[in-house]
Amino acid sequence: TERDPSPAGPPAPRVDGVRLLQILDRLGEIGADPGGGVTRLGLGPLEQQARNWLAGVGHAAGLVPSTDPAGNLFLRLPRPARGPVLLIGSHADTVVQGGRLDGAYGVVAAIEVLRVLHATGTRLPFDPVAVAFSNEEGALVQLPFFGSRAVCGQLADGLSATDRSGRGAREYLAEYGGDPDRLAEAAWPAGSIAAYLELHIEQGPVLERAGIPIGVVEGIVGRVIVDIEVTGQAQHAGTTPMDARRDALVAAAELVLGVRRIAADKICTTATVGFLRTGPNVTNTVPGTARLTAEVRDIDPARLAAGEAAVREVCAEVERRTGCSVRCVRSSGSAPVATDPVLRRAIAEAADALGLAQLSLPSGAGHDAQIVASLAPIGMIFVPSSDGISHAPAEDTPPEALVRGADVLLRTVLRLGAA
Ligand code: HGY
Ligand code: MN
Ligand code: MN
Ligand code: MN
Repeated sequence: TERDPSPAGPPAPRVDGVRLLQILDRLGEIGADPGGGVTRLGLGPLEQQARNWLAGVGHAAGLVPSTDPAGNLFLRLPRPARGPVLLIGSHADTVVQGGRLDGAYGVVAAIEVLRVLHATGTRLPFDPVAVAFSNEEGALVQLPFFGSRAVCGQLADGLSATDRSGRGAREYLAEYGGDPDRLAEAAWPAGSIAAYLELHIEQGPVLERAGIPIGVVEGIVGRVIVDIEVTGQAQHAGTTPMDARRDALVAAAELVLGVRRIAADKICTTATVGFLRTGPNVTNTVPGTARLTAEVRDIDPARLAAGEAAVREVCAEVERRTGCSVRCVRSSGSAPVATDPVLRRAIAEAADALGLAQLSLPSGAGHDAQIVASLAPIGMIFVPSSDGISHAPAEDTPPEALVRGADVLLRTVLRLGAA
């Protein structure tokens, strides 16, 4: 059923689906979590192991791997560059007990695209480069999009990022294959990237529900993460009267519900408390401290700002009402961005040429593409997520759907090259 732009010429190349799926499976073994899913945290030893393994896979296929001081991996064709770079990729890290596809799929597909371009000797007016960005999730060192920020020169404060125990990005980079003293050298100059393409699982239910194999991403939500610290008074659980308590966990519970209400009241699209830890966290002591995160997201910058302001209001209100101190500090923020219309059209035409229906949709998840947008036009392709689940061990996409997405990525690159 395939419609080819030049029916008389040789058929356009396709990805090797078996190879793609095999490499994805092998990569999923790095950081396979005994408790389920994959835990391969950014800037840690397992991300480094994945990076080294992917570099080896690329090298064995005749590609040229290199890494930068921020822990990003690049793979190039073994021939002199022609024109500016067409960057293609995603990230190699995961959340705690995440899936094996979030990020990994886009990286493995980008490498597969380069292998096909190499094997077929395809000449393009740009230099295709595959990338595995480091620490997109920020699950260990609390600065999401670490690698793509470094490439875009947005990492001036990068070394002040820490894990939850206070260990810094500097230590992690030094230990696991980066170079904290040369971090600034990871930045690419303006104009060096012609475009960035990222293939990713949707991580939500829209495509599967619609029965459509390919998503053309219209834009990516912005996100603000606020760290909240609640201080009450740790006290004896048996002797302290109920009206004489400053229970930090009770205050935190009110914060959780208050944050949820921000989205329920439609101030912004989503509002989530995903992290909560109490101290001393024992049965017979009234909790004295609680730490939690609130993250808000929206595709509209004004609504995103309103969501962040609402989090601060909830904190102030809970402080007044409970007598606990509630401190809130923005720990990271990223702006919403639109994808590039030319790239959107190229993706849609590539899907058409392969006989695949497509749907335009926004991304509720964050992606390195939204950071790279400060440096280059961006385009994103989605494939369906089974039951819409992601950031969980149950994350999945049927194999044939993964292969289709990679073929759309390859065909998009070829179309951009022919344009
Ligand atoms: O959390 C996110 O949106 C992304 O998966 N990092
Ligand atoms: Mn993710
Ligand atoms: Mn991702
Ligand atoms: Mn006692």
